[in-house]
This record gives sequence, C-alpha cells and structure tokens, in this order.
Amino acid sequence: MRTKIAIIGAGPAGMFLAHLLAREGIDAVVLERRDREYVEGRVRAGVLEQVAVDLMDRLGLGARLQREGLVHGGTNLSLDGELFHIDMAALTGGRTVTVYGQQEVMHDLFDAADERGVQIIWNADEVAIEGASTDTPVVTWRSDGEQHELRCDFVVGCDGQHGVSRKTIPANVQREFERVYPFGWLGILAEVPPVEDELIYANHERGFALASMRSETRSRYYIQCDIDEKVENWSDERFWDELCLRLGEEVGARVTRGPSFEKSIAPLRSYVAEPMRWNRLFLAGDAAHIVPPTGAKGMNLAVSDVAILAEAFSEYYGEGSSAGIDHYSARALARVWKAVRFSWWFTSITHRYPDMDGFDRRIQMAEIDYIRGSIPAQRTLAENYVGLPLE
Ligand code: RFL
Ligand code: PHB
Repeated sequence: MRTKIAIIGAGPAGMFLAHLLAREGIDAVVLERRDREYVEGRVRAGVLEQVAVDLMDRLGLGARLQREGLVHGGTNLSLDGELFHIDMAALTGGRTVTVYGQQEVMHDLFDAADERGVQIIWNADEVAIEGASTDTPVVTWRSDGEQHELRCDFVVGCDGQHGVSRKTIPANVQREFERVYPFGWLGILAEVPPVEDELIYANHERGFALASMRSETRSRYYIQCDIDEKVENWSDERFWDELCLRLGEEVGARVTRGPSFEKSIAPLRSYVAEPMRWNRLFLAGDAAHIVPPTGAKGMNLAVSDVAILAEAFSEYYGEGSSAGIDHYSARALARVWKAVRFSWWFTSITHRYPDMDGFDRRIQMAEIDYIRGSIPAQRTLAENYVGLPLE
C-alpha cells in the first residue's frame, strides 16, 4: 500500500488532520490501534476554542455543533465559595468558547469520514515506523493475524501521550520538559442540569473543584484528589458532598444531584517534547505535549497543531515549497508553550498543593482577589482562555 501521509492515531489530532488533507486532495491513511467505539467512548475534553469551532465549520462539519454546542461568553471563578463572573466576550472583543464534548467532535469526524474518502484502518496492532530519516518511510502493523506495510512520503504521529511515534525519535535529538503535579482530578458525568449557565473554577481550602457540563441536562463535575486516590473510594454520595463543600454554601445548595454514569481519575501533568519534527516524522497533539486540564487546552492544541501542519503539507504538495514543513515545529511550539504556561498558571492559583503553607495560601487568595478587582488581569485570563490567535 502507498499513500502520501501516514497518520498514526484517530483521536482529534489524527482525524482533524485527515479531514483537512482530504479537503486539499492529499492522500492519507489513518492507522488506529483501537476500534471506533472505544475512541468515541472516551470521556475527555468539553470546551472548544473558536479556532476549533471555525475549523469544524470550514470542514463543513459544524452543523450539529452549531445546533447543540453551548456558546459561553464568560466563566466564573470562586474563592472559598464566593463566586465572581469574568465576561470573556466583553474583554476579548466578542470571543467565546463552545461547550461540545470531545465525544461529539469525534462522532462528527468519524461519521463524515467515509463520504469524504478519509481512510481509517481500525485495530492496527504493533504499529512501527521505519525509515523516518530516509526519503522512503514505511509504517508497518498487524491486523487479522497478518503483517501489513504502508509506504508514504511523511508520517504524522497523532498517537497520544503513550503512542509509538515519539519513541521512534532518537533520544539524543529530543528534549523533554516536564512538570508532574502532586494531585489528580476525579470527574463524574451525571444526567442532571448544570448548577450554573457557565463553568465555575473553584479554589477552596479543601481543594479545587470544577463545575462543567455537556448540555443543559448533563453535568460534568471534577474535584481535585490525591494522586494515589482510588475511584472505588468515592461513592456518588461522597463525591456530591465534597463537591458542594468546595463550591460553597450558596452554589452548593443549588447543585442537582443524581447517579453518575461515568467516574474516573486523571493525573495532572505538563509535558513538552522538542522538536515536533524529526526528518519525515511529525508529532501533533498529545503525542508531543500534555497540559493539565485546568485551562481546557489539550484538544484545542491538538487542533491548532494539525491546522498548521495541514497548511504546510498543502504548500508542499501545491507549490512545491518546504518552508511550511520546515517551520512547523517552531510555529506550533510557540503556541504550545503559551498554552502550557497558561494551564500551569491556572492550575497553580486554583489547586491545593500538599506542601502549601499559610503564606502560599494567602498569595493564592490575593491573586484571585486581584483578578476579581482588575480588568487588565481579567483580560489576560480571558484572552488565554478563549485561545490565542493562530499566528
Ligand atoms: P488522543 O485523543 O489521545 O488520541 C490518540 C489516538 O492514538 C491512538 N494510539 C495509537 N494508534 C495506533 N498505534 C499506536 N501505537 C497508538 N497509540 C495510541 C489512541 O488509541 C488514540 O485514539 O490524542 P490527540 O488526538 O492528540 O488529542 C488530544 C486530546 O484527546 C486531549 O488533549 C484532550 O482530551 C485533553 N483534555 C481537554 N482538552 C481540551 O481542549 N479541553 C478540555 O476541556 C479538556 N478536558 C482533557 C480534559 C483530558 C482529560 N483527560 C482524561 C486526560 C479533561 C480530562 C479529564
Ligand atoms: C470538561 O467539561 O470536561 C472540562 C471543562 C473545562 C476544563 C476541563 C474539562 O478546564
């Protein structure tokens, strides 16, 4: 088999890239280790930046998103139960975010794949990349008990933080930067109306909490938990009690409780691998970088990486210019590091750290109080939260 671009991984990065390339008439094949149900079933991101919404529209895949997505022009911060609103749209010249679950995005991307000629090979085991430093890379895999091979011009590793692509790059040409946070997020989904119209990021003495949603009838809530916490230790009752404490008396009393149908713990980490290209192998999305979910940036970065990369491939095949692919890593990383910084900062002012003393706590409280009282500080937060422009 032969194609121009071999894409490893059918998550948001891989599928957005495949659709963008299909639109430009550039042949590509996506190789995914799992099946569609598994990828679509993973409960993950909930907030799309305008860049991602615009891309769905440009691909002609935005109809359901426009219908069902919840447009948020603001967000809320809470300090020990005291809530205040940040009017992001007013602070950023009308920019908003849209609440539309990653599962819905994936559903739309997969549904349109066949009719757009986007080729996905599911259940591809033991994917390996060979010859990425030559002009003739080959991707191999096993499925149905047989060995397969795909010759291509370029390989794009969109295979997430545990994929094979990044590991293919020799250690001596890659630098890694990492921050591991000493806590995780315990999240639930429940078929109950959200407590507020917009999200609440809560800093409480007992730890961080986030009130989010998937629709007007489905809520997504998170609480900060210990890094070695077990989901089994958290009955729904215990979760709701703790969430309500952290949201404070007034908001807590308004929370509608109900049985959870998803409950999981995610560790928090910041990670960047540089560069995002090695010869004919490119990395995009979680394969190259991880951010803590506090800034809602993970999926959005995956989308902006592949928007940059698709443009570069289009220049390469359309105009015969390598300038775009040569600048991909630097251009993507400039945006990545700003999101890494924002997510790290937003985590640092909202979470309870185990080694925190009274001084650290007072500094956090002062910072949130400063944001409450300062339009420039709110604007800085808002501009980063809605997403920096694609430069
Ligand atoms: P993905 O989604 O991990 O997809 C990678 C795909 O590659 C496949 N794969 C392989 N395929 C073939 N061979 C191999 N060897 C392979 N190894 C792996 C995998 O099966 C998978 O299908 O990476 P991608 O595309 O880069 O997308 C990244 C996003 O999924 C991720 O950043 C976000 O979910 C992060 N995230 C959030 N991002 C946001 O933008 N806004 C949010 O509100 C937000 N909230 C979140 C989040 C992530 C969370 N968790 C669970 C980590 C909330 C949470 C709790
Ligand atoms: C979510 O709804 O899953 C979500 C929202 C905002 C975040 C992280 C996760 O910052």
